[in-house]
Amino acid sequence: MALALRLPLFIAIVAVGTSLPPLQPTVLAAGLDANSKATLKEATRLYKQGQYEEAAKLLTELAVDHPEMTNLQRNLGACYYYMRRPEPALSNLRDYLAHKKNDITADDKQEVERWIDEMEKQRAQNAAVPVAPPLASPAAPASQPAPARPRPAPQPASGCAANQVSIPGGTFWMGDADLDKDSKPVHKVKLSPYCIDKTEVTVAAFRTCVQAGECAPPSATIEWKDLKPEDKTKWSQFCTWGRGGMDQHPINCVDWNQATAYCVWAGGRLPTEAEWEFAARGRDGRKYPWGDEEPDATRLNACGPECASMAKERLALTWNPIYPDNDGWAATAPVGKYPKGASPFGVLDMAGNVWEWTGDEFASYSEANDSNQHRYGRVELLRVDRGGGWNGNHPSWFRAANRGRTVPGNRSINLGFRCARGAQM
Ligand SMILES: [Ca+2]
Repeated sequence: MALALRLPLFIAIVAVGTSLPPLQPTVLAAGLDANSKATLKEATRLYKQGQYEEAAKLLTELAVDHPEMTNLQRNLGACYYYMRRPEPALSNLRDYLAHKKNDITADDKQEVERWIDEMEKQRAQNAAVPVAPPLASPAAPASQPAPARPRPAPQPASGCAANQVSIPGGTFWMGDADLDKDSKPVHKVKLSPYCIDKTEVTVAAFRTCVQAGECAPPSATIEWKDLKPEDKTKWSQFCTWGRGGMDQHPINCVDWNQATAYCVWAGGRLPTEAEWEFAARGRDGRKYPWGDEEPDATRLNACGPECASMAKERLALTWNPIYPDNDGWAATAPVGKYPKGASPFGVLDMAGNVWEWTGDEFASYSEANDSNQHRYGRVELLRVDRGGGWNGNHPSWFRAANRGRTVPGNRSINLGFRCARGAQM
């Protein structure tokens, strides 16, 4: 009865031209197309029923299509908060606060900050990284007993998906004293067992997610800050989506949110940076997945002479090849083509082909607990990417400990991803 009385009164106020109510999510939703409105409604329903994972999938789709709706980041952050998943909760909630700046109520700000606090604590517990010990040489023995076999064989039966490799838990030395300051100091990290995709996610695999209605179709164009239209056209020819014969090539030109959405759909998440590095080099501190030998055309897809001639012909650019032999692929290669480049665990393409998004925000290793120090560019927090790409010609980019950093909204011709998940032991 009270509602019935109030509603006409509200309409009457608007009708006589009094000031409009403040902008609310529902008002923003009024500008959406019918499909997006239906998606938002369904996401809200799922959220209210406590089906956070399903709600997050829908909200991620919406967020990809509607970056202007910053409230979606809050709602996504809330879903991940209730799912107790610190990485995506923190990135969404922090982005939300960064975008909102002062355009936020004190109550809302307080609540979001409380969630961030809790998620930071949970992340610290999950990571189980020992408090930075005095730095020791990477050659020093790890605190755990050495495994019976020096190179643990993959154990695909232990709860990992068929396309994944099982990585045992344990301690390893992360970072590399030979590389630039981002990769230092070398520090000890302890990991729980996990599963990681044996190869980069392919165009065909990504299409399955699109067909299931869980991933938005990629635009097959590049994107980054201040990109000129002519450059967008020039470089987007190297995007793998929507071109014939590319099914087994890695999906590229996808941003961090698209990569995250795919991995959630596939029952996992992006690997943490530490998981990625351990899967790439194991425990012995090697430089590359295959060992310490410098890159050659049999071990990875980087920019060999085939790529340099292509760049000359199609782009009128001079790129110096990284090695003298033709590696077979001028741009991206089908995944899994370089078994000689396998990591100690048998994970493929960890060097070359495409860089890979990880789930982690970039922080220097020595300041990793102070996330406020790592804001960049506009307001977005950088995400770490790893492994080097097909157009690279600096050997250090392919080192297993080398760290890239990219704005999460960027889409690049040499950046894809693979997924991971905790192992069910
Ligand atoms: Ca190549």
